[in-house]
Amino acid sequence: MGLIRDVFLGGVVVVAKLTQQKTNGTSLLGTLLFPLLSFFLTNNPLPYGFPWGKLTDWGNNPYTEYPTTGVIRTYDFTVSRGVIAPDGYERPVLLVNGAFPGPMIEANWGDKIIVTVHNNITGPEEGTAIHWHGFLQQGTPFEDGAPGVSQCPIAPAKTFTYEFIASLYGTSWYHSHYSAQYSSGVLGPIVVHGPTQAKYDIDIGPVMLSDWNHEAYYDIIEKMLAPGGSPRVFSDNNLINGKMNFDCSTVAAGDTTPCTNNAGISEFRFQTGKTHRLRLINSGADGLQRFSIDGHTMTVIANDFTPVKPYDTKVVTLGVGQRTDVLVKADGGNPQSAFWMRSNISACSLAHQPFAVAAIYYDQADTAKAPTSKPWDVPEPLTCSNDDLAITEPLYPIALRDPSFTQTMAVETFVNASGVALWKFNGVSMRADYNSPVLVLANQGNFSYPTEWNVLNFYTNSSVRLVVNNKTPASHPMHLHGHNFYVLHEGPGEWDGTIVRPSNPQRRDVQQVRGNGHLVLQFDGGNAGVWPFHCHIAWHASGGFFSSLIIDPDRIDKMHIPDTVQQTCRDWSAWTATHVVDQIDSGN
Ligand SMILES: *[C@@H]1O[C@H](CO)[C@@H](O)[C@H](O)[C@H]1NC(C)=O
Ligand SMILES: *[C@@H]1O[C@H](CO)[C@@H](O)[C@H](O)[C@H]1NC(C)=O
Ligand SMILES: *[C@@H]1O[C@H](CO)[C@@H](O)[C@H](O)[C@H]1NC(C)=O
Ligand SMILES: *[C@@H]1O[C@H](CO)[C@@H](O)[C@H](O)[C@H]1NC(C)=O
Ligand SMILES: *[C@@H]1O[C@H](CO)[C@@H](O)[C@H](O)[C@H]1NC(C)=O
Ligand SMILES: [Cu+2]
Repeated sequence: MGLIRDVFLGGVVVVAKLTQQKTNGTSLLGTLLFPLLSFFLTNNPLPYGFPWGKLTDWGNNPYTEYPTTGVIRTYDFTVSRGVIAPDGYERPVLLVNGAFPGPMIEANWGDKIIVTVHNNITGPEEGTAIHWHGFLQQGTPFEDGAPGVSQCPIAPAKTFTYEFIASLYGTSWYHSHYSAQYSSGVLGPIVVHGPTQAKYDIDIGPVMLSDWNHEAYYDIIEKMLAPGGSPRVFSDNNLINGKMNFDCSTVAAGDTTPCTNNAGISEFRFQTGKTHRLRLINSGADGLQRFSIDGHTMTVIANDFTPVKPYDTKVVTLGVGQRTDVLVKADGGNPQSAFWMRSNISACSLAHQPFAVAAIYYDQADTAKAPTSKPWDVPEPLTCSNDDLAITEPLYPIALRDPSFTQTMAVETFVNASGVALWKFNGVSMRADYNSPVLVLANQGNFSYPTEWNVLNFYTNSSVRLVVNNKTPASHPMHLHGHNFYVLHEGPGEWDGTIVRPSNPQRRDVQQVRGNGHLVLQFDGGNAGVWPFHCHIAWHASGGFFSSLIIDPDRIDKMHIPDTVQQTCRDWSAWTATHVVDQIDSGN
């Protein structure tokens, strides 16, 4: 593909030895062939020059006002097994349309996204279900993609079509929510174009940061949840847009898996003097990422789906599931310059090889030469938290209201009677029943469930405060589906009642809680559905760190759920009648 070139790493000259097909299948992400994004997709009507008309990111409340463009973006996804070597170490994976990362979904604010997902997983077969991270799914909680919560898994050889409105805009991703399947490759970026007061020239598109394991997810969880097993899972490498090199000499003796040094890293092109938008996404299984670009500061303009007042930083910290949009001006040198992009897995996470790099070439740089730039020296604070809440202020202000209810939820670990190390969230280690999704039962008027489903019903509360007390030394990226929560406070030990900027707290859909610390969140009621609230570390969710929150049960009961949802349950029920489902974990 003409992408073979010398790369210096750790002082050693290495040659990119694998083709893009071998490392990433049909994906072009991470290569100079990946196209720049437009500011918006143009096959929309353009009232006042934009698909979203006069709505702005600073003057309009996106939760109450969003455009209805009437435009539909359709995608056809097939999930299949495959074998690739993203970092040179060959392994079996699960891919969307043969690509790692999977195809990018792109829409304008207010468009409808329709994705038909075919389950083509064979040898062996298994279920799947895809979650559209960060989307509010107002009126469509059955499209949220959490198996055992909002739907039954899509049975092998079956198809399910997801339909939802892009009612928020910015950067996100989709991923399988079936067990820890996404960590084996079932994920991809989503870009929803919307208004932005921040000015930039070039949209580079997604920059996916993900830790990477050489073992398949099933094998990792099988060991982790074996009697006497350890809940501590180390990743083997760290990738930028699905690519990185690996030192094959570190492979365990006796491991005969094909392994190639210098598989090749991701490459980006910058225009000298221009401002570039990078859409950072932590799509990993576990690792907290610290992202930087040698010789450049970054301006943060959005955290998750929330545009924020711009602030400058040398390092952006992203927990699993989080996104940060940054602007970077190519003013670090002359047109022949090249720089390293870096993503380091934090010392808060467990990683054998935490350092990912990619190359940024200015317009006239020789892409046959590796950058020689020096890293910023920014010592890690080791709090395992996100950027200071005092500086992450939403562009559109919303004042915190008084909560109508406060729920305290402890995070704990324990060893069960079989000697298996598990997580408890609010006193329960969650285990889903794939055959009986909570939402479908609620729609039938059944609101009493087994304790191990860990369902909390908040009825018609107007605003619910969640106080998460982390009694474990590990940090956790806490994610709530269907909402942007307000982040009131985060810190060590117990909460002292302080709220950071109650006039306009940070809003987002994932927030880190530090080890032995607290996190205080609040969300407004009104979005009827059953919404998972869980740790986004794949291994922790698998080990039971998962809950589901019911909002507005009466409206769920009256909701019309499309027959495709019932059909998916009938298909799953038929398949499980003749196949034993080896549900090794919580199910999510
Ligand atoms: C389905 O999976 C098989 C086996 O992994 C693969 O050969 C085939 O190309 C896949 N079909 C589609 C449509 O992706
Ligand atoms: C990332 O890791 C490199 C070592 O590979 C180090 O030199 C650099 O300072 C680190 N960057 C940050 C922001 O921590
Ligand atoms: C302990 O947890 C494992 C994994 O979830 C489960 O298979 C096993 O049945 C549990 N043991 C008991 C006694 O509950
Ligand atoms: C509600 O669903 C649960 C789980 O399937 C079941 O155990 C219970 O019997 C059901 N309750 C009613 C009233 O149908
Ligand atoms: C708020 O949620 C709590 C906890 O489930 C419940 O007891 C209370 O009745 C709810 N309040 C309203 C107004 O729905
Ligand atoms: Cu966790």
